[in-house]
Amino acid sequence: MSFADKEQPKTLCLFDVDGTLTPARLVISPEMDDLLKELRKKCVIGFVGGSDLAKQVEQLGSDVLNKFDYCFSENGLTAYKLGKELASQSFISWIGDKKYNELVVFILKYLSELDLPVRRGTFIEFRNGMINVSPVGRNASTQERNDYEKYDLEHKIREKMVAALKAAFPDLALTYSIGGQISFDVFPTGWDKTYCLQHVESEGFEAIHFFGDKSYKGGNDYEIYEDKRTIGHAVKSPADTMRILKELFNL
Ligand code: M1P
Repeated sequence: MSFADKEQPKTLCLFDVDGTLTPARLVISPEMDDLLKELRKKCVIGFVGGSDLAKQVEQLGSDVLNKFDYCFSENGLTAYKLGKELASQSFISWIGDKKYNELVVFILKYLSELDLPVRRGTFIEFRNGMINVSPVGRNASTQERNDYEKYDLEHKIREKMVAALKAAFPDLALTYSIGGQISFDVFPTGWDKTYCLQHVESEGFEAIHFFGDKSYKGGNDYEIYEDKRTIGHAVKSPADTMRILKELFNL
């Protein structure tokens, strides 16, 4: 599997998906699709997104595995090079069932003792690369979400729970991320977007450009944008991505 047919085979362009290649949660435009086709003749291209492949197929097209040289779903836990799957990784195989059980028992006990006005269902969502913990439950309606968010802000429910988890499991290299309204994510430290870079290490790229719209501290593009192995481009929108690509690669 080689990239010898490209004009710049030692240059890789990696893209975040939402807000960078597509408007948030929407599909790629024909203009962006065409530009990426042209870019792919010049250099190696890939995307790295936090969602799973099914979501990226919806946004980038059913032929996504053929349109990009590298496809990195869930930050690279699921990875493809030229349409062929590379080694994958999961949260459960990383942590093991013994520790996972301890963690879940602690979480369920802790949640059961919280003083909350409303509880719904799905308090722990088991995902491939992480678990998502929600004191109110992921089945909360939009109104219940908004109410919980306010309650959480006032009572610091999630903040205190994360502190308790850190104290209870100091030996586990886990990152706890309060990103949304009603929950927090728990995943192995380092399983942010930089995770995908290990898949391209042996390729000896001389330049790895990364484009992302959440490159500020706290955003999910921050780590890879700041990483020494990449040349980071903070973009404002897909149109901004296109503008920078045209300038950089004379497209
Ligand atoms: O993208 C931020 C977060 O969005 C959701 O959070 P919540 O349901 O709490 O609003 C979840 O998908 C979460 O995993 C994600 O980090």
